[in-house]
Amino acid sequence: PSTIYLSEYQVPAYLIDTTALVFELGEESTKVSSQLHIRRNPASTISNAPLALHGTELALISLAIDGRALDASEWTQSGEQLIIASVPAEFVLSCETRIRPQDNTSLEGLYKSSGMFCTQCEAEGFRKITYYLDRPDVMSVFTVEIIADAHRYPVLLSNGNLSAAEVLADGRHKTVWQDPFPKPSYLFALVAGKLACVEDRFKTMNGREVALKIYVEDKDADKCEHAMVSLKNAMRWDEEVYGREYDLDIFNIVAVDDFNMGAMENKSLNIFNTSCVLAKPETTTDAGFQRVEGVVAHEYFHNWSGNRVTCRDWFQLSLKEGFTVFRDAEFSADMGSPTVKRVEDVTLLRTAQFAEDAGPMAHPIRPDSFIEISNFYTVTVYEKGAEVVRMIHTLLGPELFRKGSDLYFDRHDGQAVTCEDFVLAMEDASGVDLGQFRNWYSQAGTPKLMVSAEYDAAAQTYTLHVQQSCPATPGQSKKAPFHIPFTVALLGEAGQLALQLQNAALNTETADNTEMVLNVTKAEQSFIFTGIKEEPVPSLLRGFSAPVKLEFDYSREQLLRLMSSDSDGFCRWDASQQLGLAEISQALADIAAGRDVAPESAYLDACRALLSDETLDGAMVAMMLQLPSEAYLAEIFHPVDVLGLHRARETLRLAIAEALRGELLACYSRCTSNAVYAADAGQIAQRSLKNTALSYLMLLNDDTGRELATRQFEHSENMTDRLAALNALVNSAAPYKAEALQRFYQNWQHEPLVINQWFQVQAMCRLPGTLETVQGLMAHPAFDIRNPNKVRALIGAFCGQNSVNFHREDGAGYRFLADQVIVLNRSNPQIASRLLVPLTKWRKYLPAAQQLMCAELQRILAQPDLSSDVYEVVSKSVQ
Ligand code: DPP
Ligand code: ZN
Repeated sequence: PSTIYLSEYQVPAYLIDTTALVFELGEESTKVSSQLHIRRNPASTISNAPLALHGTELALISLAIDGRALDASEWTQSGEQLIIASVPAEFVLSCETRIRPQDNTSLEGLYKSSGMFCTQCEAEGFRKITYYLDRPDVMSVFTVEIIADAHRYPVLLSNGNLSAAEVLADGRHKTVWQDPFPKPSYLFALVAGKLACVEDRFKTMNGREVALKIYVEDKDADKCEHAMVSLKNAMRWDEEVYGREYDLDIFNIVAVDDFNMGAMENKSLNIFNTSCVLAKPETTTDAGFQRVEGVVAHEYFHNWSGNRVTCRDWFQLSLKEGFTVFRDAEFSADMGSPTVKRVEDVTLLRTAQFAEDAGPMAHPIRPDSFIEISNFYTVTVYEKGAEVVRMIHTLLGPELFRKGSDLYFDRHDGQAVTCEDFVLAMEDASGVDLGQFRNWYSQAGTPKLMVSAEYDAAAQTYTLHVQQSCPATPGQSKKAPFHIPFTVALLGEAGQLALQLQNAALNTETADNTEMVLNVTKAEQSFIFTGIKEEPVPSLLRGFSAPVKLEFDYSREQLLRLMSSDSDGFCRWDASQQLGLAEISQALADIAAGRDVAPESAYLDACRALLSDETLDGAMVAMMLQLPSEAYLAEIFHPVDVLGLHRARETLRLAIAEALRGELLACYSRCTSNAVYAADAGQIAQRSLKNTALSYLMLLNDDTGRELATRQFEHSENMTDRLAALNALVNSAAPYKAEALQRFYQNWQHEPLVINQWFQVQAMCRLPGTLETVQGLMAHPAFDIRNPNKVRALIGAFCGQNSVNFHREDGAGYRFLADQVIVLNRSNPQIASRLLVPLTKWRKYLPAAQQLMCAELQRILAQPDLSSDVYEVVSKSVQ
């Protein structure tokens, strides 16, 4: 497999003005006929370039230029390309190919899922459908004719508007779709199947009536309401916050069971993984409801940030993904609890993204090179990309940011552009210099901020000394300093102090002048605040204002103060995590020295206060009561002693449960309610606190906890509570757990998404023997290795979220993962390469684990016929 470089980008030699496709869908094979209006690109400097079309796994039937059939000597095939040596300056290319969607297990291109035809073309799946210039900077107006058996496939959909429908004499029928907006091939979509349709309407800000349709299997028609409400909320929000209106009369969403990603933003025909659209209280957890809301909004927002303005090439992926994730995060914050949303996003960033940034696949949000683009749909491109857009928002402020986004959409509507175009629009609209800020696009790695403070009582000054650095990453040994927006406040006895900098030109201020965004731009910098009459507690990196690792030597008293009274929710939570971290370090030392683990009384008092204060937001309390996750600990302690950390954390959790038993019980009963389920912030908070209390109580291994869990499992009417109870039981020694698992399966065996949760709970069980359970479940009739959701629920959850079992000392967990990767490499390379990520982190672990992990990577690398997806990840990991 070869490497593709951003620096070698060239404009396309040819453009395709219009694309007419005819699909004859069949059980044996599918015929695809195309008519492409092609002309030489005036912007290309290469004259008389051959026409090189992308195409993989296609059977070519015929090829003609302006109606004249080409003879075999006029074209050649090499690798993924069909090359026609000599073509006119402007012509119509007609092409017929035959494909076999029913055998397509990669779920890329045209394939079948539960008897229906559907497509996934991003990034490079269209070339599995027909020969084409399959690159995002070739935008074309599409007309699509679909012909299929009327009985099996009553619903036939593609992008844009329906322009004709006809019943054919042979039992087939046909529809014709026209999309007026030029689009790249990755946004093409087709669906054919037997589907129920849930309908609603939306009136846009300028009075356009839009028909909203969600297509699902019959049995799922009662699970679409939440997605529909979310869609309408997203449409309204994008009008209000970004001034963006929907641009067609129809917006379709189709749910499919077999899908590699969460969902796909094809123009006016979004295709969704069922897990990201279906929701009902009885079958879906609170997290599931939130995911549906977030993903529906994300794909809808792409209509502007992605479709109307798209990417020039795949190196620019973060242009649409980072921006759209930022947009959907702000939307979710507005719909629910902003602090909770922020803490969840920061948690993902500080575990998965920081790990990626420190590993062998580290890349900037705009990568310089790749072998397989599918490998770059990463937390870095998405979530760190969103943080970079958030930093621009912070540096410009909301009004100038909106001016910038208006200019960006205005200037580039209908174009395929670059990250640079986005930054330029932001600069031009605001006058803010983002020169140095661009390093965030080109440099990988997580910057570290080392901060120290000095108080001079006589001079009434408080100085923050800030040092930034960034570790080397593959291919980048030296880093230039980043422009880091560093949001701070100083807490005095009676609240936040007014901030005045000695050299005010260095910073931007926010409205109330007690919070300030410091522009950290140099390797070392000092910020001197004047008029400070008492020694304050600094509140740093407020709202997590930049994706960096912060080091400040806080005392326990300062952290307790931040935890109880900082006005910034993120900083309060983060203080709780730092206190938890200190407790874990202490527990590690205690265990090593053979001492009993006993949490500090001040820490317990703080937890007690959280549990007892009914005025606090329950979701915040739940998050603050949870010790830092094992995934986060793996980012802090090096080398990672998985078993040692797990033991220390669990021992500490037990000690907390013992000390706070009464408060936990009171909290549990206080949060138990009979209200009718709603996925709103208030109820979600309450459930999350209740279930956090339950998980602590279960550690006590006594009848009280078991009875609570059993009762909750048997009587709750929503999946959040039922699954939390099942999870508590599965991780305990309660004799009832086998029966609970069996009953759960029996009740829900007809609901694949619920059965996925059943797989996942078992795969994530912390107790010994879980690998054997998972291996047994692979043979369960409900498991199917062809279905990505099931693979993620069972294999993905075990290898990615069950450290203590995956890192078994005998290496059986590693061997198991490698075996699965080798199998999936053949059927679904995208899923295979995603699954193998936990092995790529081998350098972080103890020497014995390193050896075992590396051996499995080598075993994968030695396989014949490695896909480019798996090859890229494995070969870069062992280098
Ligand atoms: N469907 C994926 C997403 O929306 C890729 N575009 O992020
Ligand atoms: Zn996206």
